[in-house]
Amino acid sequence: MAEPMREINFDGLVGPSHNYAGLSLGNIASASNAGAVSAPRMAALQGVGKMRRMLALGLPQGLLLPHARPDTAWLRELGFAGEDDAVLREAWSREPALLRNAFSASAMWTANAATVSPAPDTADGRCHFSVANLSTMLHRSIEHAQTLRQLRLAFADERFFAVHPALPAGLGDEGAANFMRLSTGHAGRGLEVFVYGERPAGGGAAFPARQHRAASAAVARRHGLSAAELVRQSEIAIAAGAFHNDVVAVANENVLFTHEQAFADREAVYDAVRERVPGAVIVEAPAARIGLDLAIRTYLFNSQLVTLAEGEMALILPQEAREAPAVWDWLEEVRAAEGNPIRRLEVVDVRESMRNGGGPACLRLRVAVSEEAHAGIDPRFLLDERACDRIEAVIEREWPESIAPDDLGEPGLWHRCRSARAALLTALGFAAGEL
Ligand code: SUG
Repeated sequence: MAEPMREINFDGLVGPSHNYAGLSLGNIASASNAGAVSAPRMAALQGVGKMRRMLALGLPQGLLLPHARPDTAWLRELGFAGEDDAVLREAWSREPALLRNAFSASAMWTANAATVSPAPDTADGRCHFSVANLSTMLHRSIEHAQTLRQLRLAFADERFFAVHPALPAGLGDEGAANFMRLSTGHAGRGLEVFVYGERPAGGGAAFPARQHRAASAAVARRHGLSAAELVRQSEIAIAAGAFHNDVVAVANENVLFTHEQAFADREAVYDAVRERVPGAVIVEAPAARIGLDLAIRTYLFNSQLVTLAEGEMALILPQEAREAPAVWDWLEEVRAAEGNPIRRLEVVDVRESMRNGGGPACLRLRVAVSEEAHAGIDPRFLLDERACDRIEAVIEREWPESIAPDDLGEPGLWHRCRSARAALLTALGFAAGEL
């Protein structure tokens, strides 16, 4: 009998520097909200609200921390020198675009932090992480060093975990956002599906394909996977704004919940899943019913598909999906249909993150573990209601209420972002310099 396993979602807490700088080419929400005024405090409270909802559903919940922003260490690598304020002042006056990159709170989208292969799938029986290099987008390429530090701290117990650093930047890797695991249960050996993008033959793509095939293959090799499938994302999905596959498909245990146009060769993907995952259920949204544009606007597929204690599944959907009648009607049909375990639709408000292209599923990294491995995780990264109370109190006190584009040049905001993060780390029991 395989050991029972539970999936823990590690949500990225929205950092105090959350703003709308329009940094992600191919991410339509980010581009269309460029220049808007953000609400970091509300954004972070929305995120904690989602974490609380997961706890209320009886699911274990983890947390990853905001990175240090604005990232003066990175700006120093780019030749700015002196005290922190001098570095930031110079960057703002000479290269404001670089300062905007150094300011991004994009580490909140932890689905992009790493690819995670749970123990039953790997050759050495440990849970393997590969930190994503996120090298296609400048602002995200800054994240991997801090992500590695956090994951090595949270999952330091080498009896259960192996944390690999990012791949070389030439191989674009976007982590678990381009990855799905299908299995007959979390404890069974999974089929790990890696979804890569490719430039269309003849070129001419408006948007980059951020996940490279060779990166996916390298991660599968490193993790020692016995069952991996590399599949190509459809060009039309990327062109419509699905910059990550998790914007058009999500899997949980034996269920694949997907848009009809998510994959380049949909039949081949479905055949592989049916062949290799006994009892697989594929729930597909027909394009005639839900167009790609609507799916991407509402982030219907960027929901979290989770298994509840009684074995039924719930979709944790963004408010935007609830507000589109065509989407909601179809979801009600899915819920009522025979033969699939999706029985609950839970709606969460993560609007501030959504406006930068990050839905409920972008905000979390899934880690399936045995009870023993669960006990091996640094408890400061695991949440209960009391920890949520503490975090909320810090957010209320320390997070800026709003950030307008020109605020990025204000020393007051630089100091505030730094002290807010420091207050959070202290409240959670991290020593200065530990992260
Ligand atoms: O990488 N947005 C993120 C959203 C990531 C969503 N993640 C998943 N689909 N898993 C991105 O495009 C916007 C930042 C800005 O424009 O300031 C941004 O980085």
